[in-house]
Amino acid sequence: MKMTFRWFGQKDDSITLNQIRQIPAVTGVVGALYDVAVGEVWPIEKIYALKEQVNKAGLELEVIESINVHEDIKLGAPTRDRYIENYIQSIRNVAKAGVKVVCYNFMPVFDWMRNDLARPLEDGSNALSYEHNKLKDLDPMELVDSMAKNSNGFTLPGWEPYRLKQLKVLFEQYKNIDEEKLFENYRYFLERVIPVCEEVDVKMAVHPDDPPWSLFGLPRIVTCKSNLERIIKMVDSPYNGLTLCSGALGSNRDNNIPEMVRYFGGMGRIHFAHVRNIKFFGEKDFHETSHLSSDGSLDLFEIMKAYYDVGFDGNIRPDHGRAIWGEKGRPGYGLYDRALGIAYLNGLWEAIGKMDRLKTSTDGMAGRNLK
Ligand SMILES: [Mn+2]
Repeated sequence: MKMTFRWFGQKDDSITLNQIRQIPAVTGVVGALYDVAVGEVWPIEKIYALKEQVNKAGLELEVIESINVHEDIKLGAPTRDRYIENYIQSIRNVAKAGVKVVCYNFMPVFDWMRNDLARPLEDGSNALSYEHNKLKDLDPMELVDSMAKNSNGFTLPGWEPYRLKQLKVLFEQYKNIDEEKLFENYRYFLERVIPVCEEVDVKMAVHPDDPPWSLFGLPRIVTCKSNLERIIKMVDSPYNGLTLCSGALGSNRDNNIPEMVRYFGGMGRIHFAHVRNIKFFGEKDFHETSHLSSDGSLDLFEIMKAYYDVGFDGNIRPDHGRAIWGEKGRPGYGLYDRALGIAYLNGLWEAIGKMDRLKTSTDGMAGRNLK
């Protein structure tokens, strides 16, 4: 596996590339252009400039997270073809800079959703948290305001003000879009984009909806094993794959993450792994935690073992961390807890690999003794 770390660029991240370079095993940065409006073409010069900056720090830029999909594509609006053409051009441009994987999502209107960006935890740290009953009755505009107020001055990915300006109009437009219609519009997008990905060798990796259920009456479809399977089969190409995010999918108790890793990883359809933990405190309520298995509700050993067993050699990154040691970073994306998460994932990976080789060699010895 190739260990990576998400970085929001010199202007909009509290963390430097040199700091990232010093986290053990990290060889790459997961980056994006944050100053290009959704739906517009990513200019090749800007991509090259980002790549050069990252490479100069001794790191690779193989994964983009995200090239956002314009709402008109998800809505199936008459203008979608123009935005799909632009999307295709962006893919061609990132391919020229050596990018291999594009992570994206297909969530209507909102990206990931939490109602508390700094829930205090027992150890004095804080983390992002989601309480279903508090959120479901909220006016979506209130949520947008509270996200902006509590983000330590950072623009949160997926919550960029320009995307949310037209919230009321968007809600109106989505009134006629149910899950089936959204699947149809998704297929239309993939049928046009995937052939180009095959041509330029860039793998598409859809990130699951977070949380993986419908909210505010908006449809959500990237949610569970059967829907993920339907999505990758809609255009059945190795270039149509997944970002398997343990935290996003894991917030639905019915999703068995190690089993999903084995299933989709075994098919070679996991192109990017997000690994993190969450802790349930209600049926649909959870807060984020350190990556450690015993701190949360997911078994990170079982998840990493599943990746090992399917021979995963793709890009992986820790996901959201807590705010610890007084760090005032972007919520979920501070340096310290994500770096600790990486150290832990490295430890699991080394132990799983060495135990496996030890087992293979003792099995071999036993076999020889029998002769
Ligand atoms: Mn994720």
